[in-house]
Parts: sequence; C-alpha cells; structure tokens
Amino acid sequence: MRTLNLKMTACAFAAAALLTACGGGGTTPGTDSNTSAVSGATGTCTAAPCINFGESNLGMVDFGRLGIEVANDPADASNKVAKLTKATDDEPWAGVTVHLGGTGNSVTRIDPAQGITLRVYSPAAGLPIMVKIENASNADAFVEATASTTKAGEWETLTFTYAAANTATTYNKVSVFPGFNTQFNEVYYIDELKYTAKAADSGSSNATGPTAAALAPTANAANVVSIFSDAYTNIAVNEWGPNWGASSARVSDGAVAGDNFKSIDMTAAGQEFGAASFTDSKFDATSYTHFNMDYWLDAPLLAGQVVTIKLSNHDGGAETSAVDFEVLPVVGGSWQRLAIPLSSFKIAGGASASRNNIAQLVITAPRTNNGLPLKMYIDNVYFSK
Ligand SMILES: [Ca+2]
Ligand SMILES: [Ca+2]
Repeated sequence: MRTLNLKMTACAFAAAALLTACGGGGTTPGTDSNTSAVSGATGTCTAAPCINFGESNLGMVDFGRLGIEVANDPADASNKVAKLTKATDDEPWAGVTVHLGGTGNSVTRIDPAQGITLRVYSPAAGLPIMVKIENASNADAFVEATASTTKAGEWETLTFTYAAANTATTYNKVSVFPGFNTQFNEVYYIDELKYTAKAADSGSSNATGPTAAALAPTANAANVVSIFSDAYTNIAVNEWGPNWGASSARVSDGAVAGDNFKSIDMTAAGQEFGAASFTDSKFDATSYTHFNMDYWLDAPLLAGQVVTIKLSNHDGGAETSAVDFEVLPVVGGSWQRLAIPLSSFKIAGGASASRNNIAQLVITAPRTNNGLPLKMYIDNVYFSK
C-alpha cells in the first residue's frame, strides 16, 4: 500500500535480528542500568497545541494492528505516555492517530511550515518514526515526514518538517507510525506531540479561504429547512458535488475557527458549477419565502460575471422545473450574506416556478477570465419563512 525507500541502518537491523544489540532495546526498554532517568515530559507541554497523553479527552485510534495504550513513562512513573507495541505480523504501516476529542479525530489546524516535535523512547537507535499530517475530511490531502531515532532506551526529541506541504490545505489530523516500514517486535513510547497552530490564512494576496467564521444565522429554527449550517439541523443531503460531467465541480468540507463550511472547487479547466443533491429529502418550499446562503470568494469576480443559484424541482422522479437567481455583484474577500426572496427567482426550466419538491441546489460561477481557478466557500444554506 505504501512504499518508502528505507535506509536500514546496521543498528536497526541488528535490533530486529537479535533484540539485544544497539543498547539492549528489545521489547523491554527501560529496564537496564544504562537507561537514562530523563522523563518523557519536559514540562513544556501544558497547553494546546501539544498532546501530553495525560489529557482526559485524549483519543487514540490504531490502524494496521498497532498495539496502543496509555502507560506510565518507563523513566518517570509520574508521567503518562503512549505505549506503542508493534509485532512482526502488524502491517509495516501500522500506526496511531492521536487527538483531543476533535471531530473526525482532528486536532487544531497544524502549521506544517513550523514542523512537529515528538518525544520518542525507542528500543533502538536508527529506527524510522514517521509522522503524517492530513486533512481530517480528505484523506488524499496529506504530507509525511520521517525521522530516525538516535537513542536506545531513553527519551529524545525528534523533529518532523514538511517542505512539501500545500499552503492551501488544512492539516488537522496527525498520525504516528513507529518503526515505519519495519515489521519487528518493538515497543515504543511517545510523548509531547507538539506543533504550532496555524491561524486562518491572512488576508494576503495568497489567501485562500475564509479567515473567519460566517456569522451565525438568526432565523427561527422552527421556520427553517436547512441544507447546510452549524446552526440548524440539516436535512440529509444525498451528495455534495455530484459528478455531472466535466463542468461539474467537487464540493468538500472545511472549517475555520471551529466553524464548518463547504467549498466548491472549480479549479479544473471548464468546471463552473457545484451542486447539492437531496433528492431523498426533497421538500415543499411553497410556503417558504427566502433562500439564504453565505458565500466567500477570495477575490471578486470580474465585472459582469455572476453567480447563479438554481433550485431544481422534482415533481416526479427527476427535474420537472427549475428557478434561478443571479447574484450580482459578486463580492470577494469577506463573507457575504444572501437572503433572496423566493419570489425573485426566475423560471429556468419546465415553464413553472413551482417549488413543491425542491430536490437540488446548483451554484454556478462561470468565468470568462481565462478559466482561472476559482474556489467558492458557502455556509448557512437554508430556506426560511
Ligand atoms: Ca506525558
Ligand atoms: Ca458553519
């Protein structure tokens, strides 16, 4: 599944083969007389973003059959650490995701440019420790860094740097792979996973995405059908960003300041709309008066370019009619709140403005400026009355 050009050091190999070489590591570190008594705790891991493995909300999720448990530091019984037990029949990529109760096992957004440090107590020097950071809602957005242990049976601090990180990606999930790409019997202890939290992207010319949460909506929940919002109970959406051909864009999840949004990624040439299909939750919007949506674009669209919001009515098994509304002007650089009277939507198909079975939402932003990539962020999408 994964490959890595592992430069196996002689020491690591000996540790695997003999379990006694390289400082007497083996599976029972901390028991020989040469063990340093230095604790895994440095006293500097008292506040986020640092995980000290003594937190009441600590979460650990293993994969590849790695053994995981919270244990006493082998050099300092007063300190809690994670004990990671890797066996020969575990996957070479066995590891553990750590978090402090975050949604989707997430952590506070990591600044990859600042790197990560991790206290490690390895059974031998020369063993590879890999730390992967990724987007908690997009497993394809990740970067990895590997460092080798230099000590056997004592604590050291390893540093992981991520030169290949994408500045536009939110890295908010972290996993540790002890003895990455090895399949030996090994026990590792880790402590103090420390990193720098990345503030939301600044308002520089390179900014991508919202720098703050959209304001909470104020409509009474009793008068709302919500497609997407943290403030309301949302209807079940069958699919965000369905693939309806080359001009359709994917829609993904994101968050800023703990608040969720969706982003329509019209990066690929020709992509100009993103949709939400909730055909299994289609509803009668006849008595509703407004369509509401917050949007964020990093920069305004060129003069005359519009965002079109289309509501597809399925008075049957497929679209029977549709209405749409053109948003103009399209403002960039801050959250914009739309509260569009449904009476202002124009017939866009089926010769009917009926909205008795609203089943799909389509947001279109065609570009004439040479197909420049465009990301549109949306939040608080709901109907109200
Ligand atoms: Ca600790
Ligand atoms: Ca939100």
